[in-house]
Amino acid sequence: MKTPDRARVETHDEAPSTTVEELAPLYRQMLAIRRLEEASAKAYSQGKIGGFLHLIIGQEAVCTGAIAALEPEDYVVATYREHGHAYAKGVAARPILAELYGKKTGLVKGLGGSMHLFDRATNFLGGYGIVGGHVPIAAGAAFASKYRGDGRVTLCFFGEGASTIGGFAEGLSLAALWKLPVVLICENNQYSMGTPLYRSLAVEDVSMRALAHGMPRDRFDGDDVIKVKRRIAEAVERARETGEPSLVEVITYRFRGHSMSDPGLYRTKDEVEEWRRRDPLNRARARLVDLGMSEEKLAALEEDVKAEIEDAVRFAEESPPADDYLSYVEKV
Ligand SMILES: Cc1ncc(C[n+]2csc(CCOP(=O)(O)OP(=O)(O)O)c2C)c(N)n1
Repeated sequence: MKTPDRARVETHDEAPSTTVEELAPLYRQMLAIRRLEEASAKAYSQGKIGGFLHLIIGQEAVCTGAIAALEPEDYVVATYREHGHAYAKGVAARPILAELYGKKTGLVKGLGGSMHLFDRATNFLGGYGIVGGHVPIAAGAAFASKYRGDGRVTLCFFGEGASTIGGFAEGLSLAALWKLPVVLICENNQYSMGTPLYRSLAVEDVSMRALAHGMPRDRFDGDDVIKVKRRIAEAVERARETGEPSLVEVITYRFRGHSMSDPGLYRTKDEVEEWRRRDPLNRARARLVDLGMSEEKLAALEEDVKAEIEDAVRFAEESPPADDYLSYVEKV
């Protein structure tokens, strides 16, 4: 059987039209994610957060735009770089930060930490540390939706490095074969830890992996939050209407190292600077000004975000430490 290429793939197309009503809440969300990540970085350098800490600074438009295309009951499955995804899914800053601090008031009672956020109330299904290992989990969640006929769609986020992993191939294969309502979103930030993608992928276009499965695919730049929302919405609608999965590659960039212990010396200053000029937050803000949002309104929004994150920091700092794991297990 000939496998058709069902590709959208318009990397540099025009930003779609929008309104202040649509864009302002998304700008607010991206800004809150950035401030939350900055607060986490600060606490980590002060020794208040232990373990690993992977930040999403620079990539905020991807999770914000993609999750904005969902209904509240839909599922999200993500990697260890997932604080922003949890926030965009509706988890408050307080329990996210308290979890990072290892506090009892954390999202998973301080026992999981940065890589293991999980929230049943918002259908945020994790937070996974094994690269690519969560792709079959997302396929499983989508299988459950199909089996129950609940009409939900699952979004699964991963990096381009995960596309070299067995779990990715298995998840993709079953999603295509069983027509599972899942949208597989590759956040291609161009580095797997310190390895640039040209050193780990024979074919740098990750979306082409869809071809082997006759799966619809798309590929585009991820610095415009509205564009991300529109393009992911197409895949979400297809999944909801027909049960068909899609593989969508969003090209993006992390401004900082892989984790807090990585100074990112494998990238040139010029390269980082060039991507910083495409900062999705600046872009959204400038667009809001163009659309007529006043500087006073923008300043009020930014002040509101500042207060929200300062409150979350206070909450995390003042909360009691987590129970140790064994005493927690004894209680349940
Ligand atoms: C199976 C497995 N192998 C190796 C690692 C170590 N590791 C953690 S993150 C990472 C890089 C993954 O890069 P990518 O998938 O592109 O995502 P990004 O971190 O860039 O968001 C590696 C190799 C791991 N956690 N799991």
